[in-house]
Amino acid sequence: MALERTFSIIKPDATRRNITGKVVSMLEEGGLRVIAQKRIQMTKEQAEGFYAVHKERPFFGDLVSFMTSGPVVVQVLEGENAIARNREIMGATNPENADAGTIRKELAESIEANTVHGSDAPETAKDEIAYFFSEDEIVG
Ligand code: RTP
Ligand code: MG
Repeated sequence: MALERTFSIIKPDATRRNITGKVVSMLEEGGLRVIAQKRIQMTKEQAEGFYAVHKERPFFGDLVSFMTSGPVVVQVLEGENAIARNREIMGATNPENADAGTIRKELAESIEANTVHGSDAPETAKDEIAYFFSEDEIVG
């Protein structure tokens, strides 16, 4: 099985609570390796572009406000089946529906402030990585 890359965001609810290290530990314990990472303050334009697929959804405005409400940590993760593996480690979007031991079950505050983002498919992973990182910032 070849190594795969996925894109991850540790969201503002986690930076606010100073628990980004706890999130990284759960990702690492789940078998993923952080091969690029930086802390940024997303602009409104960046968040709108990143979530453009959701722009017709009723929660779009709130989501953009939340994602720009404080710093985030953007990451590239590497591992076997990294895209699916990361989504298993994250758990369901709504923490109420997430399995025990997942990041969202253990740490998320709500369906919106749900601590992490992870790419959902190879094409989106590629696009999302390129949205935030240049190839020379990624050290696999
Ligand atoms: P993500 O994209 O962040 O990894 O999460 P996901 O695939 O599990 O969820 P998605 O459907 O792509 O939604 C993106 C993010 O929007 C927020 N959301 N709010 N208020 C709501 O009903 C609602 N639904 C989704 C969450 O922050 C979700 O992660
Ligand atoms: Mg999604």
